[in-house]
Amino acid sequence: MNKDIVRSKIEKHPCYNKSAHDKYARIHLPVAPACNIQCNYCNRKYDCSNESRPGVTSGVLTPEEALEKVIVVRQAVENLSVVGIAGPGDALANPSATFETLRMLKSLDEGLIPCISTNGLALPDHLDEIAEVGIGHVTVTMNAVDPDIGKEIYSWVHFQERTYQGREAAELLLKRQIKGIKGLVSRGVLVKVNTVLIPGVNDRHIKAVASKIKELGVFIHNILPLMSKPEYGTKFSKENLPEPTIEQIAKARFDCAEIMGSFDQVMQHCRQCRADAIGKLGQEFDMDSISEEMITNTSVLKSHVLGRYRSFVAEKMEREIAGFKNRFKVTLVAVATENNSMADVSFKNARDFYVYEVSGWGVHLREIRTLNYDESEACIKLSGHLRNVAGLLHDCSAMVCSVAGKQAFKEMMLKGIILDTEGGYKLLEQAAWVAGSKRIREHVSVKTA
Ligand code: CLF
Ligand code: SF4
Repeated sequence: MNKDIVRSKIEKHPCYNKSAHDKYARIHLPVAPACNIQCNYCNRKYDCSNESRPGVTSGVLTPEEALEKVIVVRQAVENLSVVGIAGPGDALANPSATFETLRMLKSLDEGLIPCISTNGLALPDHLDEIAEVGIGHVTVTMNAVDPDIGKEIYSWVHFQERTYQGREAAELLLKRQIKGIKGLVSRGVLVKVNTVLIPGVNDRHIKAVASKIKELGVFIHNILPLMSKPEYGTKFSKENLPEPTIEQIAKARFDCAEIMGSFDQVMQHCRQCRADAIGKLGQEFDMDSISEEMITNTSVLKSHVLGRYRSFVAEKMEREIAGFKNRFKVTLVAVATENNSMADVSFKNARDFYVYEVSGWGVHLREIRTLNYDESEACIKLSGHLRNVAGLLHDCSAMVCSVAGKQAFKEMMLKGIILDTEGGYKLLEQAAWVAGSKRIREHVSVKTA
């Protein structure tokens, strides 16, 4: 990549550029709770330890809440330049929430730099979307480039409906990470690799990781110390694996700097931030300092931004509809919602459904249907809920929600209704279009209105 382009990309990024770390601030938006792998240094009760200190919990936000937070914080934090998604699980194990949040933020300010952090498993599937949303900085955590070492670090990897373990899991993860990094580099994205230094497991292997990522065109290497206090409750902490000494970390960084080509390409100032960190690195912003006036300003600006976002989505949909071939097929799609604006609710909590007619002519609201549970049914079992949803949506070919479990997918499919989470966190009409147009295109025998 041309040096001037690189310079402009890192100028305001506090992690990719040491000299920006005390001038520019970042905000992390905890919109990504799920994870698709299990690292042995992570306790999933807490944030993703690939960037965060273990034992820290961040409350999860919806994309709309995240937008609100950025609007309010921007009024109080000087030089807020980067918006990061780094958990509390994996950004790309929650693609709908991650991408919709960043799309909405684009409608707020094109100048904010979007940045995500991932274990890399789902990376190859999202390369085009990353480029389309304009994400120019991606962190991939890569702890080993040898599956025999990787198998000591990961308990399992969940990929395409299957759970892998041992060497097979580590090999699959590594293959996906390499493919993903190559795809990012070829699209001009700056890649940072995080490596957790685990004494006795990968400490002698760090140079091999550095050599491989240098070959792949990674921009900067960040070596993080394993954190393994007994109270973290991770597999490694239960096995009493020691944390590395300061000397071990310094030596590993020095060795990697030699391989990467300079000290600027080995991060020295990482703070292992929480998934909801705000401010300049090391100077955490206090949310209590937000004034009433800022909160009032936020709601005005938020509705303005959402209006802009709606127009952007409507234009995009119009273009897609104009190019759609199957004009005369019609199907019904139900979108579950809580805020009556987006597909923002999980299958389990879905009560209100906007039912749309989707065809080559576009998306039209037919009606709103509601499941009315009384108080005594507040904790209704999944089996009962499944039956009720399937009954209420008997004439629909798809239902969109933000998250759904395996059993719900399976049972609804048996009833002829496809559960679609790709439309999760999209605006209602767009969510219906995404699911409905796919059903029509698949040429499956869709239920028609
Ligand atoms: Fe956040 Fe990470 Fe982007 Fe930075 S943090 S997603 S690259 S904006 Fe930075 Fe924090 Fe270290 Fe991460 S100091 S943990 S390296
Ligand atoms: Fe935990 Fe992050 Fe590893 Fe997932 S990728 S298991 S959240 S450390």
